[in-house]
Amino acid sequence: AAVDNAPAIVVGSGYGGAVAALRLGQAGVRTLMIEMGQLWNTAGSDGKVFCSTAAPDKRSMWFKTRTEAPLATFLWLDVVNKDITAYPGVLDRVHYDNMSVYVGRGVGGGSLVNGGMAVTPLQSYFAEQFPTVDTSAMYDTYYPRARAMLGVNTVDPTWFESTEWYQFTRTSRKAAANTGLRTTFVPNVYDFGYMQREAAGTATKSALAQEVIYGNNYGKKSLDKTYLAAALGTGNLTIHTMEKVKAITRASDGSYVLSVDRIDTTGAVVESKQYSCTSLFLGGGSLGTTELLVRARDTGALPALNSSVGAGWSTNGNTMLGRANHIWDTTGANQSTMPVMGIDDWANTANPVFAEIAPLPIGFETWVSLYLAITKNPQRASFTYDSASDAVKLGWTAAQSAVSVAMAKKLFDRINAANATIYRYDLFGSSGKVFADDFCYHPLGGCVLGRATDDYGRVKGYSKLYVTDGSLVPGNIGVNPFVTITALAERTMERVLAEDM
Ligand code: FAE
Repeated sequence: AAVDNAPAIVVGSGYGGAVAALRLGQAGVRTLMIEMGQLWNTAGSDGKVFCSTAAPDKRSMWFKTRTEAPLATFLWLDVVNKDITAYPGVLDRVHYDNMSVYVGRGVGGGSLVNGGMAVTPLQSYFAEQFPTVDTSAMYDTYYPRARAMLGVNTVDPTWFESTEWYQFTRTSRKAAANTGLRTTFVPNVYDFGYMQREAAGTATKSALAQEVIYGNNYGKKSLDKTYLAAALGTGNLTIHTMEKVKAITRASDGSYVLSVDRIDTTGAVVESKQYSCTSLFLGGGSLGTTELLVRARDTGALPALNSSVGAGWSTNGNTMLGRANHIWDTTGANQSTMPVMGIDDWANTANPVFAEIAPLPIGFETWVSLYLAITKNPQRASFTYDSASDAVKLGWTAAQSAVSVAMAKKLFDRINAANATIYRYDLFGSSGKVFADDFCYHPLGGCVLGRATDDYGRVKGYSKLYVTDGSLVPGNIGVNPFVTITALAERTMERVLAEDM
């Protein structure tokens, strides 16, 4: 097959990939980006690009025949999930033993499906997790740069206090206050000015129309509207979609050779091709990048990759749960899909937890307070290559999830005791499960900064090979991760462009 050459290739179009593409393009480097998902810019027969969580169709999920929403049931009924046609939809749920991981698929990666919460971690915790990184440079330069480019903004507190759309948040805040717990507003990349116009009836509803995990048609500043639009504007970036990188090798002249399958909307491989490049930037996310490098090392394609490749992975301590409120503590039939507040008990060194107050936007009163808890779970797992099945496996155990659950339970037992409330037993399957311990939204690690790579994401053992995504973060960052991933990528690209290109 013919080999296409590019000075630089970026694999994946999420946060790490998008930052790399913009900064390469601005430096005048002709760059090819390879993304396995679709470019989400074409409306379907309903006039919308994305479907809502209320009426999922084939656009919702990546080659599934039934949706796999995080809430499996409501009142124990399987009313949440729907049969769909297999199609390259925008949200994937990747199943490993004991853990499944939600990821975005498409130009923009996770930014297309996430809750938009744009949180900067405590500087002291960042320093704990990244002991070799100059924290003042991160907090003075790279975090502000990332937030500005991502379009981070905050909800107007006056509107927040009065709108029906955040009644669910105020009810959860009251329960936290009754427990003596601190709550804090969290910034977001959803345009709150747009959201207020939605509420006023002067703009088409998106966050206020149950759109989030299967994409937002309006209002959200996903990467295709920020970093990637700017990157395309340099004139130096080409994006190939529906192309999946299968394997990476190195030619004798030091260039990298990528084997790529192009698929159609049925998933059939319509072309297998090779690309070569001088500099290779991996932005496939914690799963995508780590799988590529573990496979490359263990099949002998890139044998000098070290033993830290594949290691240091965790879920950011994610645990989801629901509480049942008293009948007088309503959460509202109308709920915005964009969370704006968290319960911050991270300073409690005996049991650090940061819990997002999550919406349950299903259009009727449920009395449910839903949370995504981020716990300081110290457990880590590794990816390994299984030659028999030619698959990369994750060694996460149920006991490791139980550590996150125990931490979340400690906090929410306090909240229930202080409010005389109980958990909801009907949300995560027929078995009456209270804590969702088998999925996560925040996969982190696998190619940890300073271990699998140097302190700037340069992969150890090879030159001109870089990691720019969430696989650099050592399993936990204490808050929602994309601002940190973006800021680290900004730091890497500044250094690499100054020294290596
Ligand atoms: P990511 O955004 O996953 O991008 C990787 C891209 O590479 C994807 O587009 C893949 O399709 C593509 N790719 C992977 N492998 C290949 C391959 N072999 N060939 C070609 N393409 C490939 O990576 N984080 C927050 O900070 N705040 C939130 O509110 C939040 N909510 C979330 C809600 C949901 C439902 C989910 C799923 C995640 C959420 N996250 C949130 C997590 C956040 O989206 C995630 O940390 C980042 O997207 C990770 O960025 P990366 O650049 O590492």
